[in-house]
Amino acid sequence: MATGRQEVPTVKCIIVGNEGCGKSSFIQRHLTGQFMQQYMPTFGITVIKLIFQTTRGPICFEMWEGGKAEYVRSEGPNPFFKKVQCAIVMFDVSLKDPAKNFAAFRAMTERVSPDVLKYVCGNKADVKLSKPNNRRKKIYRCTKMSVKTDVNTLVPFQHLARRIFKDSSLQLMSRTTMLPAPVEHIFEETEVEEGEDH
Ligand SMILES: Nc1nc2c(ncn2[C@@H]2O[C@H](COP(=O)(O)OP(=O)(O)OP(=O)(O)O)[C@@H](O)[C@H]2O)c(=O)[nH]1
Ligand SMILES: [Mg+2]
Repeated sequence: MATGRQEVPTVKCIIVGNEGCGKSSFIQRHLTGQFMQQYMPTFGITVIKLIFQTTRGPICFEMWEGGKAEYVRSEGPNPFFKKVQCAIVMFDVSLKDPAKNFAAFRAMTERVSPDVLKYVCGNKADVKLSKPNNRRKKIYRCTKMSVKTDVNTLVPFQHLARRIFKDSSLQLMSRTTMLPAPVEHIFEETEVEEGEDH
């Protein structure tokens, strides 16, 4: 008997990128609105469903994140890469050595069919780089985003949804209210002279 309840279309989306580039923070930002300041590396596989309201109804992105060991291991079938519909490849634009970003990308392209939709984004665009580096500029010709300051964080999902549902006018609404990242207090050590009033 039909219940009348419509199933939310669900898309399996893997997210890959160098360790610490911000994959979990990105997912959590969309899930809770908060920015995870503390680094807690991911081990094993985590699957989190993100449901977005869109101009064509709700869409669910089932986000698969794996620790590095998940996509470098080659023996046996790997559930991480099974029935992947799209992939978000995240680079860390604040890395001193931009080449480090490519190991995860390479591992993924070896296992995922070239037909699978991919979206490359460069996270941590809020980080001020000490000196300009032309090589870096060349490598990072991709959407710059900041999970921390919530810049362009919806762009990968909107782009993928438009391609998957073949609807170039599809608009996505943020799932949650994005809260400001906690302010970092940097206390410089100052020498206090004896006898000074406080
Ligand atoms: N400045 C800045 N830091 C960020 C940003 N996104 C994430 N981070 C920080 O980067 C660190 C690592 O973030 P995670 O989200 O754990 O990185 P990950 O890619 O999931 O790491 P693994 O699970 O080890 O592969 C954390 O301390 C985050 O606070 C950003 O946009 N800007
Ligand atoms: Mg992680």
